[in-house]
Amino acid sequence: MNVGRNIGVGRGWVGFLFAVSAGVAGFGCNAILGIDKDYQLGGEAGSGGTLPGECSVVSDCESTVLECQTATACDNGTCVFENASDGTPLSTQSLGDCAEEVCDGNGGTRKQALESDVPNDGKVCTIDTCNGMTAVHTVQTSVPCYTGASGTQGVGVCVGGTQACDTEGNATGACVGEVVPTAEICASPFDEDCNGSVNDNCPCTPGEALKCYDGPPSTEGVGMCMGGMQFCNADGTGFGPCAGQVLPQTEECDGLMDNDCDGLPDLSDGCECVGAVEDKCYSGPPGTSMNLPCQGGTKMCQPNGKYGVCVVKSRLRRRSVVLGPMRVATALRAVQDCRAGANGLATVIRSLADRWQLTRPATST
Ligand SMILES: [Ca+2]
Ligand SMILES: [Ca+2]
Ligand SMILES: [Ca+2]
Ligand SMILES: [Ca+2]
Repeated sequence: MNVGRNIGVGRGWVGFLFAVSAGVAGFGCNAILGIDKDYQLGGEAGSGGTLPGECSVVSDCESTVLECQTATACDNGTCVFENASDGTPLSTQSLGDCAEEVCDGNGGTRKQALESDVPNDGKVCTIDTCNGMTAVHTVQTSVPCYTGASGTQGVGVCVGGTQACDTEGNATGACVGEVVPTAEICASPFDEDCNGSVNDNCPCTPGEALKCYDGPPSTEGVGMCMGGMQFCNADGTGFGPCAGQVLPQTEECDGLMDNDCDGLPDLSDGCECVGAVEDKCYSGPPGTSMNLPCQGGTKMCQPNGKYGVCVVKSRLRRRSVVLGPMRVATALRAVQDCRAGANGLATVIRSLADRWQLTRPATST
């Protein structure tokens, strides 16, 4: 800081100098001294205010540049100022002029070079610099370019390119060599949409194998049922059909498999019989099958797992010979319930024989 009496001007002095110079030079003393015209006199003439060249209190003193000069005292009617150090930056600056406005140490201001205060000419092909306090815009022959979405350059397959420049510093032509985001290709091991994830939102990786089974889960691995494999298709958009799986079928009385995969084998799952089996059969009341002419038969298992009709190997055919003209069918109708037994049958036959006037073979006496 330096303190001087010759830089700042008291309000009283302004009035005094104005009065002196007005009639001599023909222009205002403010112009001569470079003083703001906004100064207000300490008092009006004849109103008992401060006289020219005087200050009464320090508040009567006002500097030309408030930031660079501060009134510190009113010394015997003269303003005393303290000047800010040379190089003290002003609070308000012009941007992009390669310069900084600072106090000059004498209560005034000056400009000094500031390399960081680079002006921008708005052209992509120029490099903007400061040479001293002079702006320099150096034109390049080409510049980096990228037209993809912000944040995708350098991610995944996306890279920037190069664009040519004209002599005016403007970019011209296409951005050569750039790779911008495209739809993700599931069949590739790259991040085409450049979101940082490889094959995101892809159902599967081409060729990927997966166990599969389309039947009810509880039937897999039961009876004849088993799971298969499915493979991701070539473009990675999904899996193909489930190959090799065996699903539940209608139960077959085949004696081989639990076809419907419910865990129940044929004979426990609706099949009366399996294979070429034969069984005895008799549909009459219990206890009557051995009473002639009633008799049981046999039944054969059919391919559908049911027994066929009950087949009786008739023994009465031979007896019909013995009975002669009397038909066996008639006799059968007569003893439908077979409860008569062998003796009952003989009684019937005898009565029938009498009716038809048949006689027993003659016996020798
Ligand atoms: Ca991909
Ligand atoms: Ca991706
Ligand atoms: Ca079966
Ligand atoms: Ca079954």
